[in-house]
Amino acid sequence: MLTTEQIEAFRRDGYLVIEDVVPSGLRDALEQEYRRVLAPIAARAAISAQPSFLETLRAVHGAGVDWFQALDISLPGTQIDIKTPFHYGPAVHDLLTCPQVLAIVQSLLGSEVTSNPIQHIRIKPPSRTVARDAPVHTTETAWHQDRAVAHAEADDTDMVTVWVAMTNATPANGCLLVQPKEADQEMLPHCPLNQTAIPARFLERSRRRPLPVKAGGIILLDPMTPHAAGPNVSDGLRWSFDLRYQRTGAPTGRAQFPSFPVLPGPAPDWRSVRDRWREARTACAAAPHIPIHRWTSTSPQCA
Ligand SMILES: O=C(O)CCC(=O)C(=O)O
Ligand SMILES: [Fe+2]
Repeated sequence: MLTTEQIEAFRRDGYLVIEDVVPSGLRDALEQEYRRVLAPIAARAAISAQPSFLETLRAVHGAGVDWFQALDISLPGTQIDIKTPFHYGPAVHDLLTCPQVLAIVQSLLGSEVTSNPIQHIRIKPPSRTVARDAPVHTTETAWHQDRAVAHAEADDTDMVTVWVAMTNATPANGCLLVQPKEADQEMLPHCPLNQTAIPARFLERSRRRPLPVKAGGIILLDPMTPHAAGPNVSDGLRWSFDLRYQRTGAPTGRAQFPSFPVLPGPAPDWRSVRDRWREARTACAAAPHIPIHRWTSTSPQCA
């Protein structure tokens, strides 16, 4: 549950930082689950398991192995084939349906809430070790509004982003940066370069602020709030998830991917959600590629 003051601050500024939301037991379960997902990837590269998931991942990353898509919840925005990996397991499902998260989401969206399929794991190794063409969820994040990375059919969908810190997020390791939402905040132009980015001239640099948060804390974002994440100039890996929730029944903005109701409960079993991601993969692999957003690099605003 959010307090009236928190709801007012979120409606005004378009973001809210809340510490201590995701219980440590659930974070431990996620770490164990991702250890299991990473184990065969490490084994194929002849890398032995390290004491923790992130240490093993550091070794896998250091060996130049491709690791991101096999860990992500969602299928990618690029061409999908029948073998494109993704990860949907019981701990991920428990995060998506975490009662502490859903109580907060309910304060903003009401009692009929759906898990939106635009949801990712993000793990950012130190930026100096990440190739320029690495998956975008492993690098610094360009300025954007989340509304802009869904299809226009969802422009009126009441939606909220829940960004979950799995490690402490700090200015040094690339915590989120926001430009607080304005009362009449409009959709800003986005240009698809290697990321979908708002050109700098449409942003107000002096208004931006970093949002550090400790592991287990969350950040709520309104879909119109411009935000980004800086490079990871620390020596550690920055780990987060970004989840999205919306009112049930409205377009998700990624109709090709599965959504499912989380409130009122009970949510479906995790296996049925995983199976729906598998079915979506089969369908996407057989069909022409569906772009994940509406922007073109040839628009005059991108010049
Ligand atoms: O964590 C990041 O780098 C960016 C996250 C983001 O854009 C989001 O949660 O919507
Ligand atoms: Fe975002």
